Amino acid sequence: MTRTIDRTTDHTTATGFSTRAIHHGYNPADHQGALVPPIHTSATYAFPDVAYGARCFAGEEPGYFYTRIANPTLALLEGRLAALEEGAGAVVFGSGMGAITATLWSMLEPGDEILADLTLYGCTFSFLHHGLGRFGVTVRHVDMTDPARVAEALTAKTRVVYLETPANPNMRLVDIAAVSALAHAQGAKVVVDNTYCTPYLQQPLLLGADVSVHSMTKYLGGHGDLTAGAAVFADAELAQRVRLYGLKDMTGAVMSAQDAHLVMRGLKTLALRMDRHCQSAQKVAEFIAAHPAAAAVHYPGLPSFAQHALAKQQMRQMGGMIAFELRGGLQAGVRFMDALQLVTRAVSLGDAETLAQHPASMTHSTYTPEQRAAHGIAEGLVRLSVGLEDLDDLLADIGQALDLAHAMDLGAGINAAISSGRAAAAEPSCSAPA
Ligand code: 3LM
Repeated sequence: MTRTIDRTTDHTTATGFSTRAIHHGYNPADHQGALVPPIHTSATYAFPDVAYGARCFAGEEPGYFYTRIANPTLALLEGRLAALEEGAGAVVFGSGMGAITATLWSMLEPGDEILADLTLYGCTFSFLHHGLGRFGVTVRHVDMTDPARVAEALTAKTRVVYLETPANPNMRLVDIAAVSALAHAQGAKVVVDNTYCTPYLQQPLLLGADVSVHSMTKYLGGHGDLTAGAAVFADAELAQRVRLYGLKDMTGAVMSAQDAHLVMRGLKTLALRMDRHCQSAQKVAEFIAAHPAAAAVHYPGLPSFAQHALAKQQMRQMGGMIAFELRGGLQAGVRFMDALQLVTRAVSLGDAETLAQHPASMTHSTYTPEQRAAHGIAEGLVRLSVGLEDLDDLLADIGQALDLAHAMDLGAGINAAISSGRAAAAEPSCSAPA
């Protein structure tokens, strides 16, 4: 298809994903021809007179006046993110948790109820219970893999429905369109954490959600060298409320302009990187699933994945994240992780480096063991964020670590057989001579 590119403007009419990610909102002609947008480091802005400053504070003047509220470099990134997810507006933050807390603090008040999926990133779960819950918001969880349960759980007090899909760490999916329709019928708004997918793989607002939140620390930044977050809104009025209250007054979780520059650099290669993350993750998932040490591999691209059809329906590709359990349980998982030589043992995700972490003792240690059991997070689960290294090198490292974990399993099996054999030998057998 031929597309018309308007070179006289800042490309706000571009429709291709990468074209938007690279050009949206910026025209070099407006900046002495500079190809790369300038980084505005100024914290404050000069007022030509008092009346102008007063109009800025009253919201009657669109100019910049203090970076915690708005900044030209942050605004460029916000415009790009809104364009990538087809939102009416976006607000960026100093971390993903900044985005999540500022958004939810702005949407809820005491007496309201938030209905959250069963499985959430550990710090989000902690915020719901130790943050919102302590300030008069009722927090309820329901298994959203089945929309019928959401329909049953919604009440007149439900103001927000909150979910991740795929969920961190167990990869369960939620049907965004179905849940959004149910929530809207009850007057509730839907917030989707789209960190695992990025706007390239999934566009929650187009599926009916009201807000899409991101940890940009992950794929959007893409290089493990910054912390940042974003919220993209279907409704510009809500975006403004989150900026003026959630960001400015409640959290102050402002993003630095230098980090916004790095995220915009990351966005330029997002589609390319995600294609590679997805291709490699598919191969790694298939490889682990075929290994005798594996008990269960949770990856949306595997035909054995319970929600494979839903994944194909709402995701462009199957993502770079894998969770799996080994036959030898927690011990085998630890053995596997400790044996890795190329894959790095670290939390976070979406980096060029492949990362392995153990949710129960790391990202999801904010849950009690009982809560993990109730919320579908197995103690032996291992999480991989498949990076951009050469696939053969990754498979070699993961293969040798799986072999070691499996050898331990076999060793344990032989030991068990020997001790049960000893036990059997010690017992009088009916065929033994009297
Ligand atoms: C992690 N996750 O390793 P920041 N939403 C999702 C996330 O995965 C995260 C956030 C929000 C991890 C971080 S654990 C101490 C390291 C789905 C972060 C929060 O505030 O930018 O870290 O994003 O799973």
